[in-house]
Formats: sequence, C-alpha cells, structure tokens
Amino acid sequence: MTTDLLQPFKLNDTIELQNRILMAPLTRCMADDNLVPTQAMVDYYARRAEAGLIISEATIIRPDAQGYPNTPGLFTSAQIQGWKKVTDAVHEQGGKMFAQLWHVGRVAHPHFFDGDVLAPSAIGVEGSVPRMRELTYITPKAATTADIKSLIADYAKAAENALEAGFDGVEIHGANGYLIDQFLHYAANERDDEYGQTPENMSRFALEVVDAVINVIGADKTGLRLSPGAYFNMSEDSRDKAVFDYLLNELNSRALAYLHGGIFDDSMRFASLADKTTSEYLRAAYSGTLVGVGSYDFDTAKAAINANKFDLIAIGRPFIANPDYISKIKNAEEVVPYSDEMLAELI
Ligand code: FNR
Ligand code: 8K6
Repeated sequence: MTTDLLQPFKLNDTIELQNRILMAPLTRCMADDNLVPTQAMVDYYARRAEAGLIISEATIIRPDAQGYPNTPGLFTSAQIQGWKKVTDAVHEQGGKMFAQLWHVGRVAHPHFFDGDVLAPSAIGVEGSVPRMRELTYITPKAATTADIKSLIADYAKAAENALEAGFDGVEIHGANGYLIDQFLHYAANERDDEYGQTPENMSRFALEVVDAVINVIGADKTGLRLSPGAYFNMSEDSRDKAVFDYLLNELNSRALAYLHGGIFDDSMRFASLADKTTSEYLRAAYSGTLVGVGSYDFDTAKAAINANKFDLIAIGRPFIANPDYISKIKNAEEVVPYSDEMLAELI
C-alpha cells in the first residue's frame, strides 16, 4: 500500500496534521525593528496554511540570540501579540503552526544588542553577518554555568510565550551550527565542565533545554531540529557521532512530537556519520516520528516516505516560490522554481 502524503497524519493524541507536508522554517528577515511580526508576515503565513504544519522562521528567545537583521522574537508582549495575528490567520484557514525557537550562540552579533556573545567555548567563526557584511563575527564568551541556567530558563519562557501567541507547539532549533548545535560538536565545544568533553556532557545542554520546554508545554507540543552532520558554520569531527548516538538514545524516551533533520541537501553523506546521510543516520538512531528535509520535491519525498526513510517531509525553498504549493501538488500543476532573488519580498 502506498502512503498518500496528502492524507492526514496523527502526530500524537493531541495533534493531527491535515497532510504530511510541512513548511520548513525559513528565515526571511522581515520583522519590524522591534522584531515584531508584520501584517505582510501574517498574510505570507496565512497563504501557506494548507501545509500539514507550518514551522515558523527561526524566532529568537531573547536579545542576545540575534545574528541576522529583523529576525522576529518571542520575548516581548508586542512580539507575542504580533505572532497572535499570524497564528489566528493560519488557524482561520484551517492550518497549524509551530514556532521555531532560536538562539544563534557564537553567530550572534553585538550590533543587535547590548552584552556578550555567548557560546559553549570562546571559539569564533570566520566571516560576517549575511546582508551586513561589514559586521564580522567576534570571538564569543564561554557561557558560565549561571549563563547556561538562564539560557535554559529563557527557552522555556519562549515556549510558554509561543503558546500564549497561539502556536500549536514549538520546534527547538538545535541545528545548523547555532547555540544548541555548538554544544553538540567538538569543533565548537572545548568545555571541561559538565557540559563538555564526553557525549553525555556535550548532550546535557540540549537535553536540559528539551526537558525544560517539555516541562512547560508538554512533549506532545515539542519538536526538535538537529544537524548531526556539521555543514553550516561548523566543521566535522570524527568524534561527533558518539555525541549524537548518546543524545538520540536519550531522546527516544521523551515522546517528542517529532524530530527534524537540519540539512539543505539530504543526499550529502558525512564521513563523521559513517558515510550516512542525515536522514539515514537519524532513522537508524531515533525511534520516533522523523521529518525528512533537504532538496526534496513531492515525488522524491513520496518515494522516500514509502521506502520508510522518514515519516513526514518538510519543504523549504519551493514554499518560498509557491505560496499555493499544496494546491499545486493536489492539482498536479507546475511548481515555480525557487531563486535567491525571491528572498527580497514576501509573496
Ligand atoms: C533556511 N533554513 C532554515 N532552517 C532553520 O532551521 N531555520 C531557519 O530559520 C531557516 N532559514 C532558512 C532561510 C532560507 C532562505 C533558506 C533557503 C533555508 C533551512 C531550511 O529549513 C531547509 O532545511 C532547507 O532550505 C532545505 O530544504 P529545501 O529548501 O531544499 O526544501
Ligand atoms: C539573511 C538571513 C538568512 C539566514 C538563514 C540562512 C539561509 C541561507 C541560505 C543560503 C544557503 C546556505 C547553504 C549552506 C549549506 C552549505 C552546504 C555545504
């Protein structure tokens, strides 16, 4: 029997998706200067409500989480009210939406806030802020234990704020070289305390964030995105796999809503993951619902789901190019190809 991606999928006892096609989280840098979602963002998301689940663009949990211009937040009441307009509009159209909770760690830039750039260790990245090339990255401060406790509390607070803003749940952004991922990779974590050096210690921050969020909103409303292979603002280390093996084994007992791979092209193989792709590695190590992503189209996603490579598909760039992606798929209409120039405006 072949799985129809356009039929409903039960994530768990409390959340049913209208289909298996998720809108991937897509940073657009279009919030206002107080990092509040705008009416254009309300309309943009509402047009995509036919997705099984919209995952919001990465949304910062507090001021020092910011590394790109005009990325929305979830820590002021104006931001919560702004997101409420988005979620109301998505719900009116019959859709569901999770907020992606973000802290960029060492990729933050003090141009955007007062205070330190926090990371697991004082190891910087080369390069500069996209779209603001004059802002080169600085060497971060290694977070103290007190900093770590406050970061965890702020993830939990942002999750609580997300529910107040009407989101159906949250996806913790643990991928793509940002704060949580920095703890999980040897290239960014040289700590010698209980947050570094061993797989158990390096997984501790991720698990403490996950548990703090679950504690506030429930595992059924909590998803997590991970990039076991280093590919963005991060370099590979052959020791990384043991960290993810440990972490995923721990996550197997937590009944998350889903686990989502963080990758641009899921055909990419990682030497550090025994030459597996992101989805192959995650499928083998994780027993719960898995979201595949990374340069899939409807047909390749359908084949992969039917081959049991993952359970749900997240579609990113095609959703930027096609607000009506789902109805185009339903009607077998041609999908407009994505191009980078499309990032200039929300359609
Ligand atoms: C992304 N991606 C991304 N990932 C994430 O976890 N949070 C984010 O905010 C963003 N932002 C973002 C912006 C833009 C412009 C692009 C192109 C990508 C990655 C995205 O979720 C997805 O993993 C990739 O785009 C691969 O999927 P597609 O586009 O091949 O379907
Ligand atoms: C302007 C802010 C945008 C921030 C989100 C990141 C979007 C980046 C899109 C470009 C693709 C980068 C691909 C990196 C993959 C490297 C694979 C080797």
